[in-house]
Amino acid sequence: MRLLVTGGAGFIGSNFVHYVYKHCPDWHITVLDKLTYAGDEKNLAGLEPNRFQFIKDDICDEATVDKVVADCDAIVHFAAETHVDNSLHGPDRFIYTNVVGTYQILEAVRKHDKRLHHVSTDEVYGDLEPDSTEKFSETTPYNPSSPYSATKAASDMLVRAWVRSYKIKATISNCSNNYGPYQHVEKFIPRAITNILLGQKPKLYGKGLNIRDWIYTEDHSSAVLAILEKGKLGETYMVGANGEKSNQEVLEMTLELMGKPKDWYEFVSDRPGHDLRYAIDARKIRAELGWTPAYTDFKKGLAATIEWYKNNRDWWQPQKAETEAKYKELGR
Ligand code: NAD
Ligand code: TDX
Repeated sequence: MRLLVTGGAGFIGSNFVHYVYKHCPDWHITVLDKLTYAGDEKNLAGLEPNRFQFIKDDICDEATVDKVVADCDAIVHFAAETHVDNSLHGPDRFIYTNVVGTYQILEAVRKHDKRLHHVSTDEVYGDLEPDSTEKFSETTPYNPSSPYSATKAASDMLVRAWVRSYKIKATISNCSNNYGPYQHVEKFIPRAITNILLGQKPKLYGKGLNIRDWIYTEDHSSAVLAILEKGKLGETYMVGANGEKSNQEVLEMTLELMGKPKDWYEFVSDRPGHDLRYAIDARKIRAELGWTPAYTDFKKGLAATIEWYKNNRDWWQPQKAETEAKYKELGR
């Protein structure tokens, strides 16, 4: 198997590359990544050149995408602009990478008749009422709220149309919020951990009552590999690990694990259009593909994540000041 991974130098992509490298010893992996502010080649350290190749380029570049897709057997497409706050204050890059970039991948997949797995998010479904027991499933109607989720929804729609009209061999997964090592310090959990490590109070948007459904990123990797190997072509799979928590609960647990009083945080202004609650019904992937998450103890996963940020200051410190300067401008 010659596997192409787009966005493989980012948070989830690099975790996935290490997972496949370990679990599929006879596969060759090529990463195509533009190395935006969110990508770091260091995330892929330790991979032997006989089994791994890195190409720094843009998924919107038609000639590059055509060549790398022609040279592989299958593609897992992670590359995207991913931060909701960035999308609210500068949507153009999101349109370019998430929509046009996915279009270029689809056209190359169509031309060269390759297998594609498209990685998407639960945010395409909008949000749920905080006090309901309803969850997102594969049949929930799309209802995106932010420029980020609208562009991810657009990319999913393109994949569905290419499956229906051109019969490309593709699957889609819509996963909930990931956490774990190598996540950029702009995102909630790493931002809170690194603030605390630097002696600065972490920030809670609005009233802190918004709910996210957390999954340890290695469980996302095992789900994507299961879909790539056993998924039914043309199908969508929801991925989640029953990890619903309010932002306040997550922050209090982080503070407790790091030896701080549980109210040692600041409320800041809310994100415009802030989705209230996400929750995933993952019965289909569990029943049809036999996938189960391995990391179901959130507190344990959070403690491991805190340890990683404590031990890898060199990795996150260079990004921290610039990230916080951007937040300061937004008043968050
Ligand atoms: P990330 O922001 O950490 O990494 C994105 C990667 O894509 C970076 O390495 C970046 O350099 C690369 N990239 C961006 N634009 C590119 C372009 N034009 N050409 C080539 N490479 C480019 O993102 P992440 O959190 O790892 O998310 C990966 C995927 O998973 C995304 O598609 C995202 O929508 C999806 N997803 C993320 C989450 C989450 O909680 N983070 C949850 C569900 C789904
Ligand atoms: O400092 C903060 N304080 C805070 O309360 C930050 C950065 C965030 N928040 C809140 C906003 C959200 O309710 O925490 C929650 C999580 O925020 P993010 O980490 O920005 O994630 P979210 O907006 O939920 O989106 C994430 O999950 C789905 C990823 O960034 C997306 O790429 C993915 O598709």
